Amino acid sequence: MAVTRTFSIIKPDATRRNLTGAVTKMLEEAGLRVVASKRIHMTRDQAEGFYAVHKERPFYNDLCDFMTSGPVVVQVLEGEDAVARNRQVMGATNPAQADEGTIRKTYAESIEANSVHGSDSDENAKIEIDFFFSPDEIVG
Ligand code: IDP
Ligand code: MG
Repeated sequence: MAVTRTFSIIKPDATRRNLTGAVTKMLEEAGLRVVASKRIHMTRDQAEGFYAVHKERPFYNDLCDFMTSGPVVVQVLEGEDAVARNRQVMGATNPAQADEGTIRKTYAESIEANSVHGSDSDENAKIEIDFFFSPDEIVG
């Protein structure tokens, strides 16, 4: 299996509860390495651009409100089959459906405030990494 990269966000519900370290520990224990990380307060433009794929969904506006409601930690994660590995440790979008031991089952508050984002394909991982990081910020 090839070593690849994925993009992660620790969302405002998690930073508000001081869970940055706890979430990162679960990512690391899942075999992912944090090769870039920064704490930012997303602008409305950034949130709308990042989630543009969901523009027609009923939750889009609320989601952009939520993602700009407090600080987030954006990260680049590296590991074997990083996208799938991260999706596995994240758990299902709706924490009520997430498996035991996943980040969302352990920490998420709701289907919206679900503690973490993770890319859903290698192609989107590259787009999302480029959205928030310049190459010199990523140190593998
Ligand atoms: P994912 O984060 O598991 O990939 P997506 O379908 O890509 O899930 O949705 C992006 C984000 O939008 C979710 O993580 C969650 O924060 C929010 N979201 C998704 N579905 C709903 C919903 O039905 N109601 C409210 N928020 C939602
Ligand atoms: Mg998604």
